[in-house]
Amino acid sequence: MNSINIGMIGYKFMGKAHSHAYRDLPMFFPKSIRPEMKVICGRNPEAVAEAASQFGWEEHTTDWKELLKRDDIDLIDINAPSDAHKEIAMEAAKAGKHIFCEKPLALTLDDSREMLAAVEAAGVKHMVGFNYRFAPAVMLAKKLIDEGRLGDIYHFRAWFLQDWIMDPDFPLVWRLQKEVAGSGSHGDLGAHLIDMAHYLVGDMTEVIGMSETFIKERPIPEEMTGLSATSSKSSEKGPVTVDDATLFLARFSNGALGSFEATRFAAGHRSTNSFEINGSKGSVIFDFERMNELQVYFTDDKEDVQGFRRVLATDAAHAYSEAWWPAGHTIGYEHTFIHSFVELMDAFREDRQPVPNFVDGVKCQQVLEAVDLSIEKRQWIQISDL
Ligand code: SOE
Repeated sequence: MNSINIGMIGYKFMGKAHSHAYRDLPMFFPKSIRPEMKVICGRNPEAVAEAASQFGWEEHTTDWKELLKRDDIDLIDINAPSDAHKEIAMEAAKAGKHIFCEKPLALTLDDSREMLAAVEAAGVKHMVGFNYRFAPAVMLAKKLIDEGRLGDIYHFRAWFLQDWIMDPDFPLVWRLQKEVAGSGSHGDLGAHLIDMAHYLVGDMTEVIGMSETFIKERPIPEEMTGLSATSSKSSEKGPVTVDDATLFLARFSNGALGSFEATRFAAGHRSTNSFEINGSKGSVIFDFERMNELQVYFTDDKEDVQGFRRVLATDAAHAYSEAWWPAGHTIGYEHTFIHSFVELMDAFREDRQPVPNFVDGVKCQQVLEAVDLSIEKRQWIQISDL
């Protein structure tokens, strides 16, 4: 197998990120199976036609059901708004298509479990878009933990801070509507932190959270828009039905303690996605806005030079780095998607499931929902109860 034919549903922010990744992958990873950009699909005919020509897709369509019927499509990439994930994934699995789906996998835990059952029954490959795992500096943190170089893990603390909806006149876009997005900062940003915790530290046993919607009503936009919307003085307002911020505490099965903060109301923070891990032998700190770096601290460093130091994860010793530039020549956000798809293509070659897949998507959804339940009941919730 030398190539995989892709049919992609969605053409906005993630559609662009995915298209770019499919397009660049063969140039930098020539030994990888080649993703062929066959068909892009979206609701608005003019916009999807424009996206097809701008991003480099062979064809475009507005009919995703027709797309699933095509024998020449191997994999369906779902990056439409979250409320569309389940129906498309269930149908795609039934049609025997492999699936890449953006996070959060579904609107509810039950839905995500149905999606997992469907892909398992169909025997197709499935992957979920937790792209931040694929920053080489994050993979270095994972390596240090797996090799025991941080010792026993005591703390995982993570925060994903944005500020793009602080203006009360920012419109009621789909990301602020529960029936479309599932949740607000929790499922959008918190989902990434939860997956990162699962990847680096392991499973959680119990959680307790709190959340707030600071701006309860917003102007209704004329058309369905996303992050790029601008403030609107429209007099008609509607209720914001998702959280603006969600915080929670967790216990991990290995004994570590976790704290998580996801908010869209952190003034000055455009997209601060960070974690710090403290173990018995050292610590690491990652900040996505400086994504090529990992701060490391080791307790057995000589006393006179103890302190955090910055490791630039661009050397040959670091994941994916040989494919890119000479050491010290940094990479960016878009590369996390390219690396995700390299993993997906490797899974085809090695005939295994890619990681993270729908199992990880369900695990993330389980924590999201446990936190919601803990907020509703104002008490700790055992993850295994869900
Ligand atoms: C918007 O809040 C967003 O783009 C998320 O949807 C992404 O998953 C995250 O990577 C950055 O912020």
